[in-house]
Amino acid sequence: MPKRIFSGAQPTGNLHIGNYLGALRNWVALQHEYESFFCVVNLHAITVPQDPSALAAKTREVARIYLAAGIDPKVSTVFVQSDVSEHAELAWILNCVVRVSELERMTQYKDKAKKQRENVLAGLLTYPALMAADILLYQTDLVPVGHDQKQHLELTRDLASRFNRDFGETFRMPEAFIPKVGAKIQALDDPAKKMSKSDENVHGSITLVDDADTVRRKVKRAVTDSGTEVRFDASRPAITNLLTIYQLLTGKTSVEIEEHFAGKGYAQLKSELAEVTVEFLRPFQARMNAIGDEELRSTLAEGAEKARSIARETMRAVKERMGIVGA
Ligand code: AQP
Repeated sequence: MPKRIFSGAQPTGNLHIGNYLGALRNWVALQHEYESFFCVVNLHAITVPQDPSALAAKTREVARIYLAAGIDPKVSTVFVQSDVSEHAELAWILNCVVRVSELERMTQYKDKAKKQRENVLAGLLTYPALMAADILLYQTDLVPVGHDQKQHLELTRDLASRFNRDFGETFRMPEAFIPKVGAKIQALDDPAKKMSKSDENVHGSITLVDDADTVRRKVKRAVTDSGTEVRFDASRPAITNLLTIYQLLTGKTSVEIEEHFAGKGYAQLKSELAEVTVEFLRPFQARMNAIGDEELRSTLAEGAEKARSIARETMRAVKERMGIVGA
């Protein structure tokens, strides 16, 4: 069997530069080495309340973003999670393999549950079983994700090996691919927290649909550290975060960047970072806008068809091993 990749992003808001640098750019780079499946995970999105028409629009927008980022539908399978019902079916089965204590330990659950207070949905708790289903359905070898998904990936591996042990060898063991640089882009307004789509403060993230003026304004407002020198330094997380974004967008080394900014202050870094980001987003957004509705619809329909054929095979094996049979 060919080596496979699976990954996805939730249509929970505007995708940001952290989603791109931590995940999407690696999908693009890896798609020619692996048989690749990239999914818009809309069933994950509803683990917190969503406005239905906004969710539908964001689902299509995220698919456009995948294509604009450079995912080539001729070599990769691009689809929407809800179009392949096997995701929900396998998630239910894995809900009967995972323990509540394992789910309750997940830091993403704890963080998001705190924000929802007493109205936490059961789906938020069982989210990792759906994510495990996404990955295991395609007999995935590699899952390129940002650092925040590491714990979910470890649970996916535990569930795969528990299932294989109890019911017989069924799932391939997936590995996480977490980039050395960019796996955790921090919020511009607070370098102690990660850049996040669902953050209430819109100034914390640069989204992939921000216009040039918005980008310039957000970068200008970004918090900085004490001191004046522009260099990578763990004790100055705000400047290091801005430099990391700059590094990934320019492709320069940290040495080249520190030399370039020697003797220049934070204002110069911000002004250059804003321009580099604007120049990255301009063609990106032009590519997004050039994708016609019909082209998008047919790409997603073809992707779902291909994904379904593989997902069905896995489900057949899973049900047979578990003794789930009908008439
Ligand atoms: N700040 C980040 N830095 C680097 N990578 C990140 N990712 C998310 N935030 C960062 C990676 O982007 C991919 C898609 O993310 P997701 O849609 O699954 O949602 P998430 O991980 O929960 O991230 P968000 O943006 O904070 O969304 P919300 O606010 O909806 O929870 C994943 O590979 C993720 O690791």
